[in-house]
Amino acid sequence: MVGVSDRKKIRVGMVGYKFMGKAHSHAYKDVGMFFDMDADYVMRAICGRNEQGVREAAARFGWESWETDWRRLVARDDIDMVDINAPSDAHKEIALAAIANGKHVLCEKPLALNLADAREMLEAAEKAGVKHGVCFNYRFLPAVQLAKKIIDEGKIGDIYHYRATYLQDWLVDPGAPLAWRLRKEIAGSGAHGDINAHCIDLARFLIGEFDRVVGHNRTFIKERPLLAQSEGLTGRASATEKGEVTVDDATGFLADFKNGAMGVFIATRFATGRKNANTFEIHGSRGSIRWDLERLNELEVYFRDDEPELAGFRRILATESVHKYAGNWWPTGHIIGYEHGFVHIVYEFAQHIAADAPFAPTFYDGVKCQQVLEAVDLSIERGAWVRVDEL
Ligand code: SOE
Repeated sequence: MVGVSDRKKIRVGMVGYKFMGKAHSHAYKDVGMFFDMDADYVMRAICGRNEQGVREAAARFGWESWETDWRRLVARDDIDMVDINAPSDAHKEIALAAIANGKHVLCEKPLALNLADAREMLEAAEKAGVKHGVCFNYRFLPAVQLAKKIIDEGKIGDIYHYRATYLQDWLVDPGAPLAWRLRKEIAGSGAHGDINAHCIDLARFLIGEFDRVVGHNRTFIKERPLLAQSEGLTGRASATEKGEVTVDDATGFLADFKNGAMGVFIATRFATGRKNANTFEIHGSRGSIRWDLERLNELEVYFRDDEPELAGFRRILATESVHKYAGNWWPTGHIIGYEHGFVHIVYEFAQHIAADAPFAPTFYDGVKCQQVLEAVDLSIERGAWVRVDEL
C-alpha cells in the first residue's frame, strides 16, 4: 500500500477566487475523499487582484499561499498546473503564459473571447505537450452520462430532434448592475457565450457535430447602473452612474447537425421564473430523453419498445452505483448537486495528468464550441444560415 506521502502530487495554482474559484477550490479539497486517484492535488496557490479578498479566500478555501499577480503564479516552479477562473478576456493571456512555463491548464468556459484566440490556445497547448481541459461541467453529472450511454447504445435510435434551453432570470430587474458578464470587452458576449456555450457543448457531447446554424438575439435592457460592488452574478449597483449593455440578453438559434438531426436552442437571462434551466430534450426513432439542471439527478426517458399499456415517460433517478460517479458519493437516492460536477472534472483531469487517461472536453472542444458560437453571430449579421466549418 503506497503511503499517502509517496503518491504523485499535482500542485495547483488557481487564478480567480470568486464564484468559479470557490466551486473549483471545493472540488480540489473534496475529490480525494470520494475518488481513488493516481495522484493527490496540492492546493499550492490561489491568485486574485484584490489582496484582502484573495488572502481571505486562501485561508477559507484551504490554499497554501496566495498571489496578486498571475504572471508570478504561472512561473512558480512549485506549480504543475494552472486552473483559470478569471473572466473570459483574461483566459488567453494567462493560458499562453502558463503553457510557456510548461504547466497543464484547466480553463473555465468559454475557452476564449473568440475563435482565433481559442485556436491559438489549442495550438500552443498541443505544441508544448501539456494537458489541457475546459470546464464544461454539466457533461460530468451522472444523469447526463446516462443520457450519453443511452444514445451511444442506440436505445433511442436515430436522432430527429435536439432541443436545448438555458433559462435564467437574474437580469429581468432593470436595477441589476452592469456586471462583467454584460460587457463585451470582458465577456465576449452575453447569454450566448456564457450559457449557450454549455448547450452547444452538451449537444456535441451527446449527439455530435453541428453542420449549419441561423440565429437571432436581443438586448432587452440597453443600459444599467454601473457596478459598485460585485457579488455573485451581479452585486450592488451605483446609485448615480449608468453604462451601456454591450452584449446579448438572449440568443436563440436553429441548427442542422451532421447526423441529420434538427436543433433548436435558446439561452436567456430574461426567462422570468426560470433560475438555471439548462435542459435538453432529444427525440429519436426508438425513444426520447429529457434532462433539466434544476432536477439534475433525474433523467426522463421514453422507449417505444415498452409494452403499449405501459408506454410513457418515466423518471430515472441517476443515484445508483451503476450510474457513473454516483456510486462514489452516497447510497441510492442520496442525491448530489451542482458542485459535484466540478469534483468529477478535477478527478478526471488528475487521471489525465497522472495516468494519461483520456479526457474531454479539451481545448479542442473549446475551439469547436467557439466555432458554433461565432457561426451563430455571423448568421445574425448576415440574416442567413452559416455553415460552421466555414469558420
Ligand atoms: C451565469 O450564467 C453562470 O454562472 C454561468 O457563467 C455558468 O457557466 C453556469 O454554469 C451557471 O450560470
